[in-house]
Amino acid sequence: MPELSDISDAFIRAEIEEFVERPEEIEMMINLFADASPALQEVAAALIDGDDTKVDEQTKALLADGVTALEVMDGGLIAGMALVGIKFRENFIFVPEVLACARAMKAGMAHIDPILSASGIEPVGKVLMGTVKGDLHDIGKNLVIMMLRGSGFEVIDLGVDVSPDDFIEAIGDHKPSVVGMSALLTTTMPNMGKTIDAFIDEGVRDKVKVMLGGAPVNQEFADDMGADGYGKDAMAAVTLAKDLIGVGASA
Ligand code: B12
Repeated sequence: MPELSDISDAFIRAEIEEFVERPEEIEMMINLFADASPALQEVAAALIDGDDTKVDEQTKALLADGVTALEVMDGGLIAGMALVGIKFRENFIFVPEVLACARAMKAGMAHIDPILSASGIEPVGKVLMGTVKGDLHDIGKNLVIMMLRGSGFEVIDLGVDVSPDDFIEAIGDHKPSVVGMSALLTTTMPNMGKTIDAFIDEGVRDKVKVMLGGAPVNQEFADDMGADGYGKDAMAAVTLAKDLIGVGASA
């Protein structure tokens, strides 16, 4: 089992020691970072530090060196944001600091997007994506969109704070096969169910498959809300969307 000393980046080691208190989270963080190369750890460290210029430069350099977009995303950006999430939850940092980290995340994603989104193949299906009403978190949704596009889906991004009416209007306008909803707050999760109920009321529920995701969402919740599926991450979102429209490996 990896140990804290297996993490080469001194800043990340110090951050884990100072800010992560729960034993299971210490173990998770060590596993996450001990697996990443020193260069990926540097990207994570710059993100945790909220330094968008550094994340921009380092992501560009890593991709130029042949590190894959997925490795930079998982081992650098998402790993860094996981530590930010713990610091935020424990009140070691507050919204302005998290916004700086989100900006840094976006600076890195800007280089990853064209790579992951470039599938160059005929669209396999159309997906409508949005973060539900009341919720402004869009980093995870945007990663899902990149991966879907890279896997050949055409994706219409409705953005954040999307009301049931906006989803319904877009279903009429774009005729997607799948609607994906994201929520990061326990207070906005129920809006996923409300949106699905509005689809039923407006007679569009049977025209689309609905998939849900976001950190607090799970399979059981998705089932309770009447969705067709739940995906835990951007990779799972792609497999799920393919399964839902019958083009997946398990279709
Ligand atoms: C960044 C962040 C912010 C940024 C958001 C910037 C942005 N542009 O998104 C800012 C600073 C604006 C923010 C604000 C707030 N936040 Co905030 N935020 C976070 C943080 C630290 C990281 C979220 C993130 O980007 N994660 C990284 C991405 C990659 O992961 P992800 O979103 O889970 O997405 C992955 C999967 O879930 C999945 N997925 C996501 N969507 C979908 C959709 C589908 C269809 C599928 C299949 C899969 C899927 O795939 C993604 C990629 O793998 C989290 C902590 C955390 N651990 O989640 C808190 C967190 C979500 N925030 C929280 C809170 C409380 C708030 C505020 C209320 C704070 C405040 N006092 O104002 C506000 C709410 C604003 C609003 N109305 O939405 C709480 C929520 C607690 C709760 N129980 O609800 C959290 C959990 C922090 C905590 N306290 O522990 N936040």
